[in-house]
Amino acid sequence: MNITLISTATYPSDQGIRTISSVLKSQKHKVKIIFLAFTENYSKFYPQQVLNQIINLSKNSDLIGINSFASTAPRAIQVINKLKPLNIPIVWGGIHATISPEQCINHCDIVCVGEAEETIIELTQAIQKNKSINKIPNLWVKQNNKIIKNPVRPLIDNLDSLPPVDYDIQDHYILEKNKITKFKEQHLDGQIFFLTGRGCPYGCAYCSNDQLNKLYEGKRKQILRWHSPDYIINEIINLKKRFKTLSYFDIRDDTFSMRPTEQIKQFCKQYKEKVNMRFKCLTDPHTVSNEKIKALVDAGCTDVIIGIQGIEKVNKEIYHRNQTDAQVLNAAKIVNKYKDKLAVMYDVITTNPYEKPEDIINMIRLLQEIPKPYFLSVNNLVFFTSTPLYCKAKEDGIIKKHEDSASNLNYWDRASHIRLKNKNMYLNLILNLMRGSATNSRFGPMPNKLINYLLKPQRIQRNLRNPTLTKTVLIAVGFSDNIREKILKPTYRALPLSFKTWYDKIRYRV
Ligand code: B12
Repeated sequence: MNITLISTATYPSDQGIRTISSVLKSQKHKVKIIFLAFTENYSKFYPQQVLNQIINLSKNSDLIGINSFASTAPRAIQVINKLKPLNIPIVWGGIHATISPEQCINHCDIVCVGEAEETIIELTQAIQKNKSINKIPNLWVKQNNKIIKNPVRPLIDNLDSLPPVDYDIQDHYILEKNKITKFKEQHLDGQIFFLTGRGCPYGCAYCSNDQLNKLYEGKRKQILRWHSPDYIINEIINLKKRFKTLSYFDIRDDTFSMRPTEQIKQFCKQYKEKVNMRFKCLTDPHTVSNEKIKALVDAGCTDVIIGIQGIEKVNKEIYHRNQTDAQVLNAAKIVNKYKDKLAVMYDVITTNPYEKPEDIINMIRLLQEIPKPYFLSVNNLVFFTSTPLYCKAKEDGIIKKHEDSASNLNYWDRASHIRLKNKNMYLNLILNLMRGSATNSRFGPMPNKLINYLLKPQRIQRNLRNPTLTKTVLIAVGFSDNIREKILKPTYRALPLSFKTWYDKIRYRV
């Protein structure tokens, strides 16, 4: 069959759609992928000429597949509506379809919930043999205004049984400067996002993983699964051979350090011997250990991101994240030992309307305690549909209409997030302004002394009571965000890869 897969994700390293493509190719289907990535803005719609190009590329297909995040769902709908007159079966899959099939089925007659490797094969077989698709596990099907909801099949047991992710770029297209062009190596921008496992056992209240855990409850004891170190190293070696301009791998497992120590050591040993290229990964305070970090740094890990998210009380009571402040400080102490070789970024969540002023103050105090240097990433809370936190906020009247969930806002648009939540604006602004490099004397653009000055109890009280000054500063913040996103970022993107590689090496270092 001729199959067109369309990714509306923000970056073209979308591993989900690439895996689906590989599985289809292993059954001898002809597959093309169109990456409709708008890196600068994920809530943007596609212009008419792009939609026409999508039609041209898809019109001879026997099946079209599309995926989206929650935030890119509106533009997935835009594409689906444009493609409907072709009368080709369209299936909508990916994380948003998995979490919110009720929404997706209103716009697309076939929705795939959960892992799709086996489902997509069954779907192609049914279409080829002109058989009914109504009983295929994982599929929701709309027929004559009736919705058939099939349960999900069990999760894939052995991830190593999957073919390597599809990086045959001759079959791929990408949206660039409002035009779809043939995919070239340069579009990877020197990096590949790579997952070495699937699933997360934590189930934090703001995260889609909680939904996945519930979806697969009883289907498998452990939702967390890993590829073997041998499998990953082989894939990474092949990608490195294929793409000469790669400068690093970005391992994006939710928590890479959750792997047992022995596996990390095995992976690191092989990575150092056979790959020998810098890489990045994500960790969390719970699973960081000196042994693991030592092995990672020795193998060439130059950057880790550690998710703090909230202070102990907020993590436990609001995010259902079992993490203590002592664990944060302990992990920070460990990674700081490697500060000459390892750049550390901490993730925190702000503009949570359930936080009390003292929670935000305690968050800032905790950040001040963490040994420097580090880079602070301040992320504004988005209530993703169906997550426990979303349901709670809906029940509590915090989310009255869809826009209140903040999922329409770009995540860099700090001023809009702070304004939308309209709670503890003064303190959330201070925390947002702390984003950036943290040294002994400053946090982002703010000197440490200034933070202490701004956190004087009377000043806090005054500004929380009367947010006029905060609102004025937010206008300036919004303005500078716009300059960064509309002028600085596109300029940066146009710079040669060699500069970006150099800059990337130094930017999180202080
Ligand atoms: C890598 C990653 C990124 C990368 C690259 C993403 C990209 N390609 O654009 C980066 C770092 C850029 C990124 C950014 C963001 N991300 Co992100 N990211 C991930 C991550 C860690 C892995 C995704 C992945 O590859 N999974 C592995 C593959 C195999 O799984 P999968 O994609 O679900 O695919 C399977 C099925 O869904 C299905 N499927 C997938 N595609 C298709 C297509 C068809 C046709 C079919 C039938 C089936 C199907 O089959 C696949 C195989 O079984 C996930 C978390 C996770 N562990 O999944 C978060 C995740 C996708 N990210 C998320 C978010 C929110 C973001 C941001 C929007 C952050 C924010 N707060 O705003 C930003 C966007 C920033 C920007 N500048 O625009 C959320 C999405 C939640 C939601 N409901 O939409 C996730 C799920 C994290 C979470 N746990 O909540 N992300």
